[in-house]
Amino acid sequence: MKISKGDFKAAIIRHLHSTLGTDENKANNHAWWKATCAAIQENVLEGLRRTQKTHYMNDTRAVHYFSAEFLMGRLLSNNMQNFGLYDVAHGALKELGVELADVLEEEPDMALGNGGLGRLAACFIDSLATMELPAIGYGIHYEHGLFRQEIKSGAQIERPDSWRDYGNPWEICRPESIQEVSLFGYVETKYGDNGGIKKEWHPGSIVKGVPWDIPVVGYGGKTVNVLRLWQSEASDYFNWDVFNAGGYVDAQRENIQAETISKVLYPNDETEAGKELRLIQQYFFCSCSLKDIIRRYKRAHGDDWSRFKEQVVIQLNDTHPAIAIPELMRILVDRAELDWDTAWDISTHVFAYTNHTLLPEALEKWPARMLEKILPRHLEIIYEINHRFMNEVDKKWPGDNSKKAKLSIIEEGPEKMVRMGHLSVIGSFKVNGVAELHSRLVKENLFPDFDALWPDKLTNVTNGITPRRWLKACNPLLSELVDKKVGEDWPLNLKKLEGLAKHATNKTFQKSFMSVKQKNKQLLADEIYASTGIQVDTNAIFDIQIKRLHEYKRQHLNLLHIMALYRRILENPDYDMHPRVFIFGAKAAPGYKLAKDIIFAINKVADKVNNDPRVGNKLKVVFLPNYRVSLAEKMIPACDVSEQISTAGKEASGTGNMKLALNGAVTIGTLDGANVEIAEEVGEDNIFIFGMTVEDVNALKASGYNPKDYYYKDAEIKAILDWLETDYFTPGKPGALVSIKQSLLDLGDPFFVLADFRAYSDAQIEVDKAYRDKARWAEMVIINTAMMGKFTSDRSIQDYVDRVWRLDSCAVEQQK
Ligand code: 26Y
Repeated sequence: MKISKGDFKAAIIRHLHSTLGTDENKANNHAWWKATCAAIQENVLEGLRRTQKTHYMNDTRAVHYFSAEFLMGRLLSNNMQNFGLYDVAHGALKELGVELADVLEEEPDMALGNGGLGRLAACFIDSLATMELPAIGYGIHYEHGLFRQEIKSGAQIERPDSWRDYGNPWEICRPESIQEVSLFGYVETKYGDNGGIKKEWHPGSIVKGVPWDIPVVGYGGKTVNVLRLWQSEASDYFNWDVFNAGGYVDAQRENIQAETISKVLYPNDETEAGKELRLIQQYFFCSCSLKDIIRRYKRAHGDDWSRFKEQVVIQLNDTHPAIAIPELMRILVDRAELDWDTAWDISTHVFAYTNHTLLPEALEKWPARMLEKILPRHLEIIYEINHRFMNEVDKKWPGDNSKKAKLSIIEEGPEKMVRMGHLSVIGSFKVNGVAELHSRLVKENLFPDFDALWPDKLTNVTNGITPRRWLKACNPLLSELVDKKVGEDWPLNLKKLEGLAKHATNKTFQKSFMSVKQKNKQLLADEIYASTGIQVDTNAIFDIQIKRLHEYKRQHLNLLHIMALYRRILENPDYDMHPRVFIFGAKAAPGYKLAKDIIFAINKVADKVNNDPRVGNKLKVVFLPNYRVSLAEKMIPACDVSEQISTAGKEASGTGNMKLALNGAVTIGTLDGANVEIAEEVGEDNIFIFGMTVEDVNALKASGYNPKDYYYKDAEIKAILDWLETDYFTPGKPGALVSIKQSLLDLGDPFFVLADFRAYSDAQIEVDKAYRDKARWAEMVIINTAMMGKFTSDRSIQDYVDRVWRLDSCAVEQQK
């Protein structure tokens, strides 16, 4: 289905007139954006209709991706690319006197996620649609996505995100598929005539789940799947008695409570807060989604449950949707009246679970008391699952109570806790980690006894990223160059990039490649100037660290090294280094004090360094506010050096590492997460690996790590940490940056920043040397792009299909 520029132009004008009620003369960029979206949406909806019809007619097995987060970013550019309409739209708007680039900037990011886990979900649904796999994403229609970050006097301020304030042109409300969700109340035990017992949950409150569908267009525009997001509303079980008795205000209050459920995305990642509303959010979307799946199944199979596990597979994106396991059991046992064993057999063939973290503070646990109050029947079911599982453990390790305590879903203690990770492993047929190293550590350290019990359950699927967004769309200059060298089908077959490798030492190709990089650096320099007023030299090395702010990701290691360079320059004005611009993007969880302190410190050091005439152009530090998907798309193509410096064993995978390398950045990194596999692909000559390995970290911990040893033995480390205590960076406010020093010296440096500092600094000297050899650097850059084929999310999805989902693709019939 090809659309001409003329037809597209007519469609835009038609929507300006009849959808938006304006015209070509009055329209501002926002109106042009909406009209362009509406014109594209015509194609999207046609594709959606065909896809749904095809899947229905073929009664396909489908994967249901349950995730509390989908970090989609902007959709217009992506949807145009995927329909092959980008150039058509560009030309049509041009003839209307409108710049497509300006129109694209009108779109607010759809930021319904925190970071890696949410963006992974977005890349995965892109690949699923591209690979023509029957799939549906299920999540929450948050009214407010991740907060907008402002920087005031160096400190992070959070402002509400309002992505749908002026209407979202992509989403479609489906009132015909509204679901109702029960909460609170009590469980009644009923004794039947035949001696059997039946449980009946009498909920204390009911809320409505309203589905909003976001179409997900595959590359090539053949399959259009959906992301179905649930919005909470007061149910029609409105308390009319109270209302009629004159309690209008009280009745309204019920309304507001129901709507609170999908109001806002929790901004913490990797720190479990144990908040009641969060549990309600999780149950809310799982319950709606399961009912939706079952409604669809029953339409084809009636009350015959025997084929359910053949038709349905549900992937749990971390434990956030783990409550779906007892919910499905409740539906099967209490509602469908299947016996427990039949229900459990279905359930454990339907769920699979992905683990994204080993950090103890990120592992979800809910107080049993909280579950009892909100979901009393689910707690009973969890106890029953656990009881039966404990019997299984006893068969494997007879009489071993310590094994039972270790494996139990219930953690005993002053407050009984429900371990959602254990529930997920027990209730799933497959469990995967997200990179080779991480999956090994899941087996060896997190779930070793589960691995002994079920040797085939734990597996690996290394993460990936969609090359459509993360190269083709975000880096048009490089894409064009790549097209010419290896052909145009690399977005569907990323291994094709390997064809670049043979040109890595070719002078002409090096020149073209590096001139693209230079142009992308200029674009980012303009962006930096516009948003911070800082002028940067594009001949400098662009050194970028972009990710959520976390101690384990060690932005403060980067900062200490920047301070070391600054100090070296002050001590020796001839200090020999190639000019470098250190660029950061990071949001801190609002309640994470030290993370916010690190952002503040980066900004304060930046102020000083950038305005010190003794430094000149050698060193610049930039903190770009409000890091998000659309900003990442501007930063990544311009990067020379990619900072991936987490403490070994802590970063499950990382995916920014893949995006940066794909766009021709060279990594400086630890042997952590997917860095290990990136190093395997590019070879050790084309990456700067430094610092302790997982084994080194464990050994140092075992021998008793004392960060003060490094402080007293390394004069530079001492000088930098002491510097933080003065008012040098915060004039008139000595001690404003002291919390960082304290965490490193007095609180034991839990992420081994000081232990790795010297190795990091040495590796940075190697980076500097390598960059100065222009030909050598260009070769490294090209090899990095060439060898990223493994990290397409299409490969990840194929691994899931082969190792977990057993799913067939389904060609959608196209318009003639
Ligand atoms: C429990 C709750 C507070 C919570 C909320 C969000 C816990 C964790 C998260 C998010 C975790 C996350 O984003 N993990 C990242 O997943 C990526 C995709 O697999 C990995 O690449 C990355 O290493 C990992 O930190």
